[in-house]
Amino acid sequence: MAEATLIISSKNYSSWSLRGYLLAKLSGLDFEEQVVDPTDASAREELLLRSSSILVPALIHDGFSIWDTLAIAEYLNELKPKAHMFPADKQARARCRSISGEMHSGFSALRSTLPMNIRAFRPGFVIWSSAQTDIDRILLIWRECLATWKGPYLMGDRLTVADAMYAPVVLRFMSYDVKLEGVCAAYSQQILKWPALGEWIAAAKSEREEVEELEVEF
Ligand SMILES: N[C@@H](CCC(=O)N[C@@H](CS)C(=O)NCC(=O)O)C(=O)O
Repeated sequence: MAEATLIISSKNYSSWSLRGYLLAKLSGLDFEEQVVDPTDASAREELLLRSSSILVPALIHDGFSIWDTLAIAEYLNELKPKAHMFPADKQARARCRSISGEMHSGFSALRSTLPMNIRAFRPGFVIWSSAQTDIDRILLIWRECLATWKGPYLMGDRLTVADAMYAPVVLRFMSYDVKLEGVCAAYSQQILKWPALGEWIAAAKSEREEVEELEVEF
């Protein structure tokens, strides 16, 4: 039996589930996945028993529930300190928390108009100005981090919580044909080489469920 259970939903659509999964992989924790469908009433009831926010991801460890992605990241970091999920340097660690927090609480236009849909590809997708503002801000964060900590990851030469937080954005940029250049293009390519992300993408492509609203071409 695995050491922990990670409750997630659709691999194709749920960006927060993906973040939780990447964080759990980054920590090296031995975990099993439990996939729930939050739109299914009985699944929601069961989810409520394990994650009182009724949101995924949720981590169950030692019979104890931890929900909300940043709380899961902090818990995993305490549980597995040798995984160095946050940078060792104080300033880098603070910046990692700042940009992870910014992703956690912001970018609502990007989230609503470019929802994660790994199977989709929308060439020439028209980006609304509010979403473009979010994209510009994200690219500025990436450029500043890559210049300061010299890449190839946001906080330097190791994957950290920040990369897990921004990985779904890399996938959104691919799906919605957001053109990237220079260091941002190189960073995206680097993130796509992350084996855990590759496994997730393969699983998302083989999922059958479709959310009709998110499959509309517009
Ligand atoms: N702030 C939460 C956000 C989690 C979240 O919004 N999860 C979505 C899936 S991507 C969810 O569970 N939705 C279920 C529902 O809306 O019923 C976190 O950081 O974990």
